[in-house]
Amino acid sequence: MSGWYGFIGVPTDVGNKACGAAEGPAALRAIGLAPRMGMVDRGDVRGPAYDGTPDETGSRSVRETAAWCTGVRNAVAGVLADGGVPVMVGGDHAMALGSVAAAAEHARRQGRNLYVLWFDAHPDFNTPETSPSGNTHGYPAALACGIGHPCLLRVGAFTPLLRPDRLVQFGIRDIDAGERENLRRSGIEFHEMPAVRERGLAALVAHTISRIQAAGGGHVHVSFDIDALDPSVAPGVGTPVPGGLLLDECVDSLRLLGASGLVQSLDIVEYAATQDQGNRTAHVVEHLLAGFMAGRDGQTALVA
Ligand code: HAR
Ligand code: MN
Ligand code: MN
Ligand code: MN
Repeated sequence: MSGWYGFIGVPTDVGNKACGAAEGPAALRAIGLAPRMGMVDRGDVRGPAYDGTPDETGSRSVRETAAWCTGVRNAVAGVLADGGVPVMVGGDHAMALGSVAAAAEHARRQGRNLYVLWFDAHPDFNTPETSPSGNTHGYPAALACGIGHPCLLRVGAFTPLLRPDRLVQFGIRDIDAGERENLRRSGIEFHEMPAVRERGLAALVAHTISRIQAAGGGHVHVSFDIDALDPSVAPGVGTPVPGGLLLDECVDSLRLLGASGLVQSLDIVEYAATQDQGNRTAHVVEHLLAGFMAGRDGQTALVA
């Protein structure tokens, strides 16, 4: 498949200071990720520092999160407009609001439906009312579907950016009580780990791809939170949850997604370099990307 990949670094922990994701992009540049994988390095998005003071809704760093997401939105829109596949490397998951905004606007201009496939231990479907922490990295999937903090809903050109029945989540195993109610009310399809173990991740993903194709295709945005993987595979994350996905099933799934030709934008987020054991998690990121690219380019993933 033709095209090129634009690497966009998003070195921020604005969604949760403690998650340590701000150093992720630099650590991936240090192993030469973008050139080694033939990606065009579009540089880093920049933005303000985390501010832990809660606002009147209990949310932290709302203005700062909006600023980062606006920067991400512009960078992603630039790569899409230039005909590339933007690969956003975080940075914490709050940034995904910017990615989804750009993907939604691009899809709309092209007359396509937007779908988002979300790999994560967490649904990130909190609103200020349900969040136990006020951390904005728990908000982005809900914001994409049009619910949450009004200042953040204004990041995109319109809201909702995404129809709730076009969001599918995989690998979920840590849901807050109010968040579960939000998911239920919005009718989100989310596959928790027991279901993933029973049916197989790649089979679930293949089923989702078929469903999208049967509905006429569209723009698929993949938002991959590294903490979807089991901490024994990917220790370099800020909020590890045991009982997660294995590397092979994730690489297989990303290969299928690449081969589908539907995926036009990709986040790989929450890589906390400071928590990593050596470069283990950095290499996990490389394997995930290699799987996606191999599928898209019609080759077999081969990474040393
Ligand atoms: N659900 C918790 C909260 O909202 C923790 C969210 C953690 N999110 C991430 N990204 N690490 O998935 O505070
Ligand atoms: Mn985080
Ligand atoms: Mn997440
Ligand atoms: Mn997560």
